[in-house]
Amino acid sequence: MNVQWFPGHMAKTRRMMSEQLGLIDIVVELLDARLPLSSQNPEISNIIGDKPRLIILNKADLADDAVNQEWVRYFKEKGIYAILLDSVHAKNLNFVADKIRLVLKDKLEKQAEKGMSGRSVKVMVAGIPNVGKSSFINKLAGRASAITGDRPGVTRGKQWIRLKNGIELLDTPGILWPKFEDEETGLRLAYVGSIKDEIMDVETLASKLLEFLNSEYKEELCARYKLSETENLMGYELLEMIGKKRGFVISGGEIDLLRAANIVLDEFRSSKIGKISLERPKVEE
Ligand SMILES: Nc1nc2c(ncn2[C@@H]2O[C@H](COP(=O)(O)OP(=O)(O)OP(=O)(O)O)[C@@H](O)[C@H]2O)c(=O)[nH]1
Ligand SMILES: [Mg+2]
Repeated sequence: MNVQWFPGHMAKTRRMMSEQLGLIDIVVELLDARLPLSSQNPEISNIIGDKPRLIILNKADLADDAVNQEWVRYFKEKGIYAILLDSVHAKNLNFVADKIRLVLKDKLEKQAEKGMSGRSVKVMVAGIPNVGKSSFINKLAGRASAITGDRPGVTRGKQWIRLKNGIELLDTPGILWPKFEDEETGLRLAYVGSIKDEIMDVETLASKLLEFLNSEYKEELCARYKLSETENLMGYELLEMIGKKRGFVISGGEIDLLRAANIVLDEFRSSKIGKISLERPKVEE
């Protein structure tokens, strides 16, 4: 299954981001903590060049806690400071503003020397669709300024949001890139809902996800759907078993696989199956 999603509004956003860059002091790049590599859009690095950057591993509450720590270590070893975050339930995000000012310390000090300390810090918030950019901005602002939604492609234009502490945030529409490196990248992005379900065969998608879960998170999968003896089962077989368990039957006694697929994706995305990470840092040999 080869997934691709690069509609016109993403190409347009790419241009908008380049145009705005001159105004920007720092880029906050949101990655999905469940798939930090696959959710890092290689084009965002190209667009922002050598602008200072802060990485947020968002939706950390949905990911495997132990793997979250491995990712923080992974980025640290590369000299990159990455923050684990839950943008929906976090109580206090003041430390993010502090970190932004710390990264920009030299620049801000130079501005102060020139008597320009009143100037606001301008932050571009960037990332793939549905990663939580608008939620993150609302949490920082302490109010619902940006529209959010549990599907990709909610934010459609640029929007500046001014905070009380002298920071201005630019919300941007989520963007993907025209060609994913491999099939796995597209699948992982689709599992977490960063690619529109409408363009995909959700039964195949859910089956692939079930194969992954059966191999890496078997206990959680079996507990959620009361399954046993799942060793070596194909994704479609797992999907059918789940449909049967849930009583999703259509006329003629057939299992409603589409309904089962939508339930599996839904329950995975809302962490009802468990806190699950789709990627771990590769161990360097
Ligand atoms: N559990 C959890 N859910 C989150 C988190 N951040 C955002 N969400 C949810 O993820 C969904 C997408 O959030 P948005 O803020 O609209 O995402 P976005 O990146 O602005 O998406 P686009 O505008 O489509 O690019 C919403 O249902 C949010 O409630 C988080 O840290 N943890
Ligand atoms: Mg948004």
